[in-house]
Amino acid sequence: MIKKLLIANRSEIALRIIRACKELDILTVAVYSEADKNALHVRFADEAICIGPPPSSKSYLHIPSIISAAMITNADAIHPGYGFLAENSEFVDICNAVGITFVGPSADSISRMGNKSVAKETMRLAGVPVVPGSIGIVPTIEEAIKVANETGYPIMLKAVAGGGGKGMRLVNDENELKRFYPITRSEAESFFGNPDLYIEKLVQASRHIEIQIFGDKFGNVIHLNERECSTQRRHQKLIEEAPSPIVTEELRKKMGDAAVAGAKSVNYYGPGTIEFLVDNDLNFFFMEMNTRIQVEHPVTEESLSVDLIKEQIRVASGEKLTLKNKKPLFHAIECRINAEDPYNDFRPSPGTITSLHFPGGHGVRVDSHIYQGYTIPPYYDSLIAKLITFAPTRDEAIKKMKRALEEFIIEGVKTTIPFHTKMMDNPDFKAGNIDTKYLERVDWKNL
Ligand code: MV4
Repeated sequence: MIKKLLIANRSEIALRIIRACKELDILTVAVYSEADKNALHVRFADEAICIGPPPSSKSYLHIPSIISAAMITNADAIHPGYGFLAENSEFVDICNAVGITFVGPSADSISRMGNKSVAKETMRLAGVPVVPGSIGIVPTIEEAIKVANETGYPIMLKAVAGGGGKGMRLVNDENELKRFYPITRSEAESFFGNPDLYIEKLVQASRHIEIQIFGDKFGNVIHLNERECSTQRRHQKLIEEAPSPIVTEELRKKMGDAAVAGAKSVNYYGPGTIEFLVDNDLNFFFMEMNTRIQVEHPVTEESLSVDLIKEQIRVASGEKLTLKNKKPLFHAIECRINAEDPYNDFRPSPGTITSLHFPGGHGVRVDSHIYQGYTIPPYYDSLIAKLITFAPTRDEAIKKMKRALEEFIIEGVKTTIPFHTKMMDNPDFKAGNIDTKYLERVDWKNL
């Protein structure tokens, strides 16, 4: 078993991992940038090491500093959390080379899912439904025109090194393709260092539904049902829930079996997520695989009453999976509370929290690193709290969320709380009628 774990991350996820370690009797090492010297993860960990100046590139992303911090403190494992180094296969190779356990999947699983075209082909060969389009990349404009004609317009032109909405373009006809192909290619080259593109048919009016999978190092893989993540804005998720209001037991089994087959085909271990686009006829298509624990993992935890982080650490230590698939016990909803001004295009609003009160009570969970007097630095993600409620039914979970949002007091910075309060009263949200374009069509203030 792991004895001492270094957490190569900050904010609420660093706290989440420290809490799991305490319950597993594992010692913890926090790392922090100069901007985070007053952060809670520094205070809650057994040891803390400063790894550099505020910019992530010089601290939380700086591999030599993080490896050195692990060596100096004799940590035998590193948990990357999400973001930063969580899906960096070179970092995994370096951990392996110096004898540190990386709490996550193999470098091979990460790199195969990191190339979106390789990922798609891998899933297709494993029997997972994929969106029709090119098989592999389209290396020339001539090839792109040929594939687009066979696929039928409108199409999506996507960078193999993209993902999460970056490096993709909607193309309506051949003229647009001729115009956009070279632009998208050179953008992909300059953003990701890889110009390769592939083509997919456009899937319309769709939902983003993802399956949580979990594997161990003995080849066992299970799924832990779905999360509905369609309430997004500019590819930023705002609300997630489990189960999805549109997923039937039959669809859950189909998507779950497909996700497990896909994960097995890359010898996946640890927690991972297979993202699907689901159309109005409940056809589902593989989009991407996230080879990490995700921000929204608590909705799965509260829906099933399990601890995914403790299981992740156990599996990384070489233990067998203890979790099993089961039907949802509760309906769980997560609202992402960001230090952003929802009345001003969700512009980041860093600053000092002058007054703070967390909601509580039955069926309420708050994962957060903020405290009264804490100054939110401007250098990192604006997520400051995740508010999760859970109840036997979706209606009750929404009611509870509304009540908890009303109890939540954060003064000194603007937050997304007013947006969430509005959504909990929105008839479309209450009816489960949300797709990924919903917040593009309407202004949330008029809901
Ligand atoms: C698509 C699509 C429609 N058709 N692919 C956006 C993020 C990346 N994971 C893939 N994305 C999309 N791919 C085809 N063939 C629409 C999206 C998309 C989207 C997907 C999930 C959640 C929100 C979205 C918002 C806009 C576009």
